Amino acid sequence: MKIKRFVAKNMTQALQRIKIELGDEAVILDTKRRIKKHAESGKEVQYIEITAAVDHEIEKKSSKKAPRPNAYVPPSGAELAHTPLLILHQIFSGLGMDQRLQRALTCAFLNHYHSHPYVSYKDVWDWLRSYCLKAIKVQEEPFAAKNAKVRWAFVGPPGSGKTTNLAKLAARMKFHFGMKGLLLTTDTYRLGAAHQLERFATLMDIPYQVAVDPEDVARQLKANEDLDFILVDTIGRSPLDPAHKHELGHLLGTAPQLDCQVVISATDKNEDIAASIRFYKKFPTAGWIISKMDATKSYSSLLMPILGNKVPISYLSTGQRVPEDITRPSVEMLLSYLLKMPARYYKQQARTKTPNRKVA
Ligand SMILES: Nc1nc2c(ncn2[C@@H]2O[C@H](COP(=O)(O)OP(=O)(O)O)[C@@H](O)[C@H]2O)c(=O)[nH]1
Ligand SMILES: [Mg+2]
Repeated sequence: MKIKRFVAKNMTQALQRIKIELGDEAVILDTKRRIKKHAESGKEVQYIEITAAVDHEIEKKSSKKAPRPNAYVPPSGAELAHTPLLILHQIFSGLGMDQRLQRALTCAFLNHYHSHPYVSYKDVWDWLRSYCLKAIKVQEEPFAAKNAKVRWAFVGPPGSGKTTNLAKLAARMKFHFGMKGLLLTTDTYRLGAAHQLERFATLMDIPYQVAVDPEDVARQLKANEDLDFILVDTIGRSPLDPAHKHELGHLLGTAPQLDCQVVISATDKNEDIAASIRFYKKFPTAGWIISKMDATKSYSSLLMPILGNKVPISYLSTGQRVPEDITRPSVEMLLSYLLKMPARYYKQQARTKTPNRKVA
């Protein structure tokens, strides 16, 4: 055991000196505040006197293998009991998960691992990866099936990308799958919106109609029963708008052939996406399109819908170009978006041999 007395102007300075001279394993035995007279001015000056000690065995071990910056340093003593929760919290918070999802995943992890005596960062990452692979749902495209009839209404908040993605998918069905279809708009509220879809329809040479109300939509669906696809563009409404529930309910009640493709934007805030999910989950859905994947580098707002609510993702929209910028997701692709930042960290952790720790 090596014992040493340190004198410094303040606590911070004293602790820094102790750390440099005795290392991280040092323990403080005694702290005193003292006053002395300045040699020249004769004024009273306060200072700190600390007695610290370090065990030579520990000191030797730690000096042999100084921890690399950023490398995981195993906690000691009382901290040990809390590490699994700490590791989970660090990883989940690092991913940007909200509290609710963190709680759900922590329970799921501890349920799975309760019989394992030890847990490491790598264990948590491995578990999270396999959990995500099971939780992520990708909606199959119905086009491949013979005589598949597609009747979709594009719904979602204003500006989320309904019209643009409707046009991209119409092009995909017509040019890739050779399907015959019709584009309908109910968005007569804004003149520009109707013109936007008409322009796409003209460019792609797909018939286009305006439907003035849900009854008109139902009539058009009935009159065009033989077509492979009918895509209905709707007016953008906030899920928080109470009139929207009635309006959409009326449309889907009058035209029950329709299923919703819900378009949400990856750039929306967590709370806005959560509101959309709460709202649109009540209606029959054919899938969820996530737009503006190209317009952000942070996908934490998608964690709750994809892992928490397990909404089936049908397409990812990756830009403004029609028809190019739309892609079919795979589970692995979504996983890499969700765990993007920590994926590098994950590899780093896998390389760093972390000691096992006991589950609380
Ligand atoms: N960067 C980017 N912009 C998009 C994407 N999808 C749509 N947009 C743009 O978002 C704006 C609103 O799209 P629009 O389809 O009119 O939205 P709507 O109001 O829901 O019909 C337009 O300027 C689109 O070009 C996307 O995936 N990425
Ligand atoms: Mg629109």
